[in-house]
Amino acid sequence: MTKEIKEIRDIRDVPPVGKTSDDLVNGIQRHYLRTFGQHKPNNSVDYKYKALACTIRDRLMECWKNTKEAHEEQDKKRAYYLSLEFLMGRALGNAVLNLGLDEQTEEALHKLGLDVEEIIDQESDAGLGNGGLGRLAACFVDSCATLQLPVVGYGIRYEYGMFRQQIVDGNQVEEPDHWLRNGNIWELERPEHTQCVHFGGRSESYHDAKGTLRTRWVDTEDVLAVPYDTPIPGYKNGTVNTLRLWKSAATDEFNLGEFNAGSYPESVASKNEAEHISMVLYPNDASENGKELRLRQQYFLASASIKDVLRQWVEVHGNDFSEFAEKNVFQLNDTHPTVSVAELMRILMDDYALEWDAAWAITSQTMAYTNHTLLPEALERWPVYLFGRLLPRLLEIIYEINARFLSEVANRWPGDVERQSRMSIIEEGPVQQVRMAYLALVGSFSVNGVAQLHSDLLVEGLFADFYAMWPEKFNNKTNGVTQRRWMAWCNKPMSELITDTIGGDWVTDLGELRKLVPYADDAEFRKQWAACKHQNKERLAAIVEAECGVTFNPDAMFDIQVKRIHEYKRQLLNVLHVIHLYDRIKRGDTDNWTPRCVLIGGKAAPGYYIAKQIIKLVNNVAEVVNNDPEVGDKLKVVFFPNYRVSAMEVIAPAADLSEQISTAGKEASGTGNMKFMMNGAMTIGTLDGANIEIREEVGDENFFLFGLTAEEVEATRGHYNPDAIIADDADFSRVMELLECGHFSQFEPGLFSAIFHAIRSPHDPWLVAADFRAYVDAQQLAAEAFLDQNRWQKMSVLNTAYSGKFSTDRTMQDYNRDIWKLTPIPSKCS
Ligand code: B1N
Repeated sequence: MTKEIKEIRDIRDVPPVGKTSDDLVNGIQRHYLRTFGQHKPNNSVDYKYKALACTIRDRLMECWKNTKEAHEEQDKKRAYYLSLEFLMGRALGNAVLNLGLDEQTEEALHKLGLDVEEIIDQESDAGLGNGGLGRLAACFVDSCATLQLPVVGYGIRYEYGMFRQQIVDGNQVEEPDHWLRNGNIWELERPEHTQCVHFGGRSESYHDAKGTLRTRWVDTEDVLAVPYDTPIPGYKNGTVNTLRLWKSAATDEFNLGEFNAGSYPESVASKNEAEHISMVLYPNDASENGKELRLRQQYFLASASIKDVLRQWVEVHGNDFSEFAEKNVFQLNDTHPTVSVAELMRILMDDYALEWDAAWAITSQTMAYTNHTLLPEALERWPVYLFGRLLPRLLEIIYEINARFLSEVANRWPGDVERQSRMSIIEEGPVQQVRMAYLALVGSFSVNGVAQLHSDLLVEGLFADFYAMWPEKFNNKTNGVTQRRWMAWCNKPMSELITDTIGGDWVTDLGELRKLVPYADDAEFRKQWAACKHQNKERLAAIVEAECGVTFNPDAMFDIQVKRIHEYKRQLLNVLHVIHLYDRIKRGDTDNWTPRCVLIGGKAAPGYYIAKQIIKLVNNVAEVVNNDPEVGDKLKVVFFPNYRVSAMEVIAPAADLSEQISTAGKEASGTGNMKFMMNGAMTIGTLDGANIEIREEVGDENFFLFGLTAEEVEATRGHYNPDAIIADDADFSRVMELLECGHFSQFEPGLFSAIFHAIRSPHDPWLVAADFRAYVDAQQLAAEAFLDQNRWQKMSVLNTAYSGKFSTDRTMQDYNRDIWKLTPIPSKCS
């Protein structure tokens, strides 16, 4: 290659992209014509969105490259966030905000006569997650980029994300979410970093060149992992981190047998099996399903990601791993990627010839595990026979880890065989199982829960034996959300008011919001605050009207519960309260009434029967309530279809009352609770998960608390008599009567029998009836508070003002201080 050509390729020769609105106009026009071959101005919105997205992406590229180079050059410690889910939502608005281009972009679109909202709405959500756990991963990578921490997110590039939820006759109907159909501007394929992942085969011993006896995994079926990178821009700081998602692809050798037998089309068709791995996200939130494909997905992510990290290590350090643990840390997002523990052992021993002890020292100093749930049905266990068939070499390593671990237990508690069998990674029984949480506990130097109560309950209960052995491993890291997306981007009216009042530092330092406290007593400020909320409520009302055909009056109280549908989250309790309000209206008990608009939204796992029944019940109650002329504007109810990240961006800013009503001890943290608080909603909630910390921050007088404590919940088991509770409470009795007489299922008697039987069961684990009275009373206090708008707006301001703790910037600083110990890497890019 001649010198001239080399210099042409030097990026210094490429003219920089400008950041004025005219630069953006040029960019949009150029991409519209040259990238997408469009010229007619009235062509589809999609190309307009794409032209803008490419224009914004151009402004990320150099900083992205610079960030990667800075990470490589500095050879500082890096963290890898391994997660089966990244619920990113839309990228465009976030990139515009973080690049500081919001005004210019609006101006540019205005100059081109384009509608901002329409273009924003064109982007499909990257729905590669179920709920809180996946969204948390997305908030984490945002905060890491803003804090300039060298963190790479590793996940799977599912072809189909979380299903789209349609409501047909009040029932949930799932539709495939082919989110990539119109292309994805934000990803770059990096085929040069493709990895090969093994499955099946068998493990064999052999003597290496030096005559040492070693093990290798042979006769495997291989699958390629092709990385797709997405840029993660920090907030106005020149840092652009990377989210690397793996897509599965068949190797060329795939089904060589058939190929050689002359059936070329058949052999190409059978590439399917490999390509299925990254085809679809499992839509289960907090319950395992034990499907082989899911284990394949887990190992696929673990193996590809670890190989990718080791490739980069070996490029710089050769086969010297002595400093590997000082320079690398893997954070395991729940047990889903936990097979990583065994995979890192395997590669270090089988591919790089390390001895067991050396490999174990590295592995157990490199892995850190976050637990997200105490629900027993969510604890992952894999049948040993399945594990052994799919990953024989890994099972062998897990057995060895377990044997060495159990001998440690035996040394520490001689003769306590009971304890050994309790703590064994392999669960005995008719079908032997691998307990993934125990593998994570044994293989990690750090184990954390996601809110203080949750972390306390972990060490007192589920992980008590392990806590007795290694108390120093356990710590709490209370969750958060990113205020860039969940305030600055989604709530423009309030953000502007806040910035005008206390300055803009809160966008990167949420504790600054405390400066709003004195303004809670300022009548003029409260008026402006209320006006912002009103504007947000109008925006949501318009969507509710369009999607549900129900009119929400923005002056009414917006009472909202959005989250996955699960019995422990107790959407049922919410519905019982709605029925109670309806009953009061019908009886004329409406003095000093607070008009309410109740919105419930969320997806049910497709196989979760009761959860789907709850959706149907909400819809049937809504149908009756909304069409009863006696009810009128006093009460409106909707089930909001297809709840997702981009819907929450409209819902959270419009909420007055945030429903966080899980059975105490069951919701590990919750993060929707934080988004609502930040946007000035009051919480009605139990002492569960992060609710406890929210109440601590905002003060008892600004939180509607009700219900049993986690301890009381446990104490109630075995002494629970819902029939008696219902009979003793006239309001509750009437509510149950309306439910049971078929008032909400006129044409299908008995439709909801599973639901009312669950409520009346002395074995109801979620204790719906136990908390009914306390909940209704707390709701009454909330309704009264709302009537006094001065008081309500004050409480609303204080909720925002005291939400500073719940930024993922704080969460990430905590992880970094206690677990990762990374040095921020400043950017050379502006
Ligand atoms: O993780 C969130 C918490 O805020 C929520 O309280 C918690 O319920 C949620 C298996 C899960 N826990 N477990 C899951 C998701 C998918 C899956 O296949 C379990 N999600 C949570 C963030 O910490």
